[in-house]
Amino acid sequence: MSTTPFMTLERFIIEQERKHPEATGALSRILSDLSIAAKIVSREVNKAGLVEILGFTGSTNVHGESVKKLDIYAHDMLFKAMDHGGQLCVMASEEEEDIIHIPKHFRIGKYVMLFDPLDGSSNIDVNVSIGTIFSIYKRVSEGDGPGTLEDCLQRGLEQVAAGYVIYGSSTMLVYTVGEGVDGFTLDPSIGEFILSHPNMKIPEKGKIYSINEGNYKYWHPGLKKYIKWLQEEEKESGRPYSTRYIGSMVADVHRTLLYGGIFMYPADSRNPKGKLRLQYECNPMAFIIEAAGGKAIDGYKRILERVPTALHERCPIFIGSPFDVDKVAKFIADTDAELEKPI
Ligand code: AHM
Ligand code: MG
Repeated sequence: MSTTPFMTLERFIIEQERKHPEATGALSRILSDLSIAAKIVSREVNKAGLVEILGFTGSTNVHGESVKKLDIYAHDMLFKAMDHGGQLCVMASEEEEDIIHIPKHFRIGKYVMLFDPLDGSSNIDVNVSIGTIFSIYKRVSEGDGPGTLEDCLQRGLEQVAAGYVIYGSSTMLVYTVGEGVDGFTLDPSIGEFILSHPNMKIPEKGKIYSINEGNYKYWHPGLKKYIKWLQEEEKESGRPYSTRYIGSMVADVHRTLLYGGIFMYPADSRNPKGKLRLQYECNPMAFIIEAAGGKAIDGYKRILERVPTALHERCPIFIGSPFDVDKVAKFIADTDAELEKPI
């Protein structure tokens, strides 16, 4: 029989709070509001296949109501679930160009939330796992009026909580407040997230690498060498590695957290800044993986130390088991050093 205690997300949050008497409860209320939004998005994702029967997205359904695209629906739902809780002063979403203000008639709080409402957009229509990613900061702007862009452009190191929800074969919410990472699985029959993966730790080294290999031609030569090295046979170092690539960051990082290994979305000669967004994707995932004992770099530097300069800026990412992230960093650094050597 399982030794994991039966614990709902709500009870877990309350018990965590008891351990920190100085906590105001604000963060708990944010997480609790978020979990409600996650349940609603999960319900919509699960019936997405029926949309064709009920009416195509972007058109009108049988009731004559317009059917929103799922990623826009998720954005709206998260905003609606979070705008009136009284804890946030500003939000920003991958789906919206500018910062999102809390409507005037609601109380302004001391926290900032950045989110990617539905990541893995190319997988939505083909029934493959997708996810929601979120990141929470304390406000840094003066006063208690509306939050500002400055609040949304903090270094990842300043996060006070981050998490993701994966809509896969089951729906899971994984989050951290910087110490320990815990995973909760949604029991749809009772509508509760139940603690299923307490204190998650990433393996020190893995056997899987995850990257869009179709971009090989455009990669840094050090990365090309690293991938070739992973494919060589050497029993002692567990090579060759296997490759897995879902194309949904949440799903690829979730597997990396559980099994170890490395997920990469590098810069390349066509996209010198990579593809993924620093504030909505890279920072929250880096915060979670580091809290689980892993590492996350942009090829050279720790992701969490990067100073964001724009809301939607992109950033290369190498994230996963410490051994594997250190290895790719060494291949890149050694190759740079070789290329700089005078002939
Ligand atoms: P999205 O924000 O449009 O969904 O794009 C982000 C997604 C990530 O989930 C995933 O890691 C990556 O894009 C896959 O990109 P590619 O199709 O170039 O491999
Ligand atoms: Mg995204």
